[in-house]
Amino acid sequence: MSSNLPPLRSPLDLERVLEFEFVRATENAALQSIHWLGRGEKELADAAACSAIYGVFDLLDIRGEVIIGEGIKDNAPGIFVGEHLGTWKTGSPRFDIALDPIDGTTNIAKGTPNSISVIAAAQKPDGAPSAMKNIPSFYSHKLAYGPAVKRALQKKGDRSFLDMPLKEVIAFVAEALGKNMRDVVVVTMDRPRHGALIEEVRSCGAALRMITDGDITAAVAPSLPDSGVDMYVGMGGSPEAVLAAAALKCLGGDMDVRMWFHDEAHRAEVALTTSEAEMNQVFRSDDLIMGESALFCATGISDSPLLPGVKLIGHRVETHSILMRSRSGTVRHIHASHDLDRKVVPLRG
Ligand code: VTB
Ligand code: MG
Ligand code: MG
Repeated sequence: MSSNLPPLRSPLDLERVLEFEFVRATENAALQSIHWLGRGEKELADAAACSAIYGVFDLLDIRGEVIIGEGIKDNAPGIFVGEHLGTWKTGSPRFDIALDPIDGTTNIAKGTPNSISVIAAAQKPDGAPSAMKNIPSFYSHKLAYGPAVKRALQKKGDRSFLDMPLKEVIAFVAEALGKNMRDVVVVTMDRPRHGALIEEVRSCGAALRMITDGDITAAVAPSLPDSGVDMYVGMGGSPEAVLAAAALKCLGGDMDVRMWFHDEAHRAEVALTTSEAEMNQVFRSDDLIMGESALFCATGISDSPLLPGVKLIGHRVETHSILMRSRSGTVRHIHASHDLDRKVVPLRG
C-alpha cells in the first residue's frame, strides 16, 4: 500500500536515534557530581562530571569533536575544544559537540541552586564546516527572550536589543507579552560589572531577579512557558551563550549576543585573530548554531528554572532532564529513577 506521508524518519537522521545517548551522558554527570554538592570542591565536582561524560561517550559509536568545551574561563578540569568523543569507528556519524559538564560549579561547591550538566550537538556531513561558532572572547553580552518577543521583534524590522537602551527593551518585551513594565521579570547575574544594568532595570520599575551563577538556565528560562522569567540580560561566559543558543533554536526563542571584553588586554588578544566587524557583530541563535539541526540536553544537578535537581531517595536517585531537537521541535522532559545498586555507571579514569 502506498502512502503520501513522508517516511517516519530518514535513515540519515541519526540525531533522532542517538539523542538519548547524549542525555545519558548529562544524567551520568549529574549523578556523579551530586556527591560534591556543598563540599566546597569545585574542581573535584567538575572532574567527576567529566569522567561521567567520557564514560558514556566511550561506549558510543560516533565521531564526535568538541567545538565548545570547558576550561577557557577558569582552568578547571574539563573536556576541551578539539577533543574527540565517541569510539570514532570508521563510518560512524560525525557530530560537532558543545558541552559544559557542570554549568555552575561554584553553586555545587556551595550547595546552592542553579547548576546543570549540559550538551548540545549537531550531526554534520564529513568535511562540512563547523556546525557551531566558538566565540573567542571569555564573555559575551547576552540578552535572551522567548518566542512571543522574537515574533514581535521580527515584525519591527529585527533591530538588535543590544543597540537599544535597556528601558526601551523592557518596554518592548512588556508590550509583546501584554504586560505592565513592573511585571516584566528580568534575570541577571549578581556582579559588579552589572551595576549600571541593575540600576536601569530598577529605575524603570521592572522586576529584577539576581542569580549568583549559571546563566544557561537563565537564558533558556524566558523560552519556557512556566518559568516566570521574561528576559535574561548580562555579561556571561561565551561558551554558555552558544549552549543556550542551541536550546533557544529548539524552543523558538532567541538571544542577542555580542563579544564583551573585561579588559583591553583581552580585547587586543582577540583582535589578533578576529576582525573588528566580528567583534562588534550581534549574533542570534542561528548564527551560533549554524547546522540545519541541533540537539540540546541538560540534566539538573541543583534546582533551577530549567530543571529540578538530583534527588536522593533511599537507594534510588531521581534525575530530571530536558532533551530537544531543533529539526522536530520536540521537547522531552525525562524524569528518571536510577537504582544505584544495579546500575552500571560508565566512568573513565
Ligand atoms: C559566567 C556564566 C556561567 O560563570 O561564565 C559565570 O556564563 C562567570 O562569571 O554560567 P564570573 O567570571 O563573573 O564569575 C557561570 O555563572 C558558571 O559557570
Ligand atoms: Mg562548567
Ligand atoms: Mg559554565
